[in-house]
Amino acid sequence: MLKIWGRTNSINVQKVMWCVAELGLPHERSDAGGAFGGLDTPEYKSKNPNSRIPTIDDNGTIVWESNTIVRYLAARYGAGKLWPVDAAQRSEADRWMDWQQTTIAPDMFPVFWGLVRTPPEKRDLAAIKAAGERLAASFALLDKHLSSREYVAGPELTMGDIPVGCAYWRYAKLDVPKPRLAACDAWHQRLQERPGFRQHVAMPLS
Ligand SMILES: N[C@@H](CCC(=O)N[C@@H](CS)C(=O)NCC(=O)O)C(=O)O
Repeated sequence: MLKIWGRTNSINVQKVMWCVAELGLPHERSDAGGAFGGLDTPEYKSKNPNSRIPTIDDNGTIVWESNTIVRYLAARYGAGKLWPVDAAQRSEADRWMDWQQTTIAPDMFPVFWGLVRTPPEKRDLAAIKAAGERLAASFALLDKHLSSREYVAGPELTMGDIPVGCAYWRYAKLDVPKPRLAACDAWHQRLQERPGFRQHVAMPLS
């Protein structure tokens, strides 16, 4: 049985849970991280030496790093569906996954933590504004890409939609100035029709 460690309000856990739902995999999830703690125990560190969530154990195959977990599950259980078999199409899914980690996540961090997990009197408004402006410019690039396709790697949902889809849910809910992102919003509506997205991603920010 696939085991997953991580609390449900972590974006990185949400990616994995949505992926698992898309693939219809039987699994057990254990709360870990945040108020649940448990990441510094020798037992958890033996699985994930970074003391971070998510981590999975798939019948003895232990994987950490959320996007790597999504790639692993998609390749193992969703080849030809979530995991494009064609290398060129797969590179398109891969690049938007890497883009979420390297371009979006560093700017999402100050905005999300600043507005959702920091009391108003302690917020660094200048840092939130600067990161918000960079996010607007970045998501405009995704909007241009999505203006000519239904999903990030073509006409069907792939693993490439999962990290950016989770990030866009948060971005859409954050109170920062945004450009008009009609293609992103239409894509996001399509994602919200998926039961796995609704169950694991579409929740209030906390
Ligand atoms: N790059 C890692 C980041 C993992 C990470 O930083 N996870 C956060 C939650 S989103 C964490 O473990 N925080 C400590 C905690 O929840 O106690 C990944 O994508 O899996």
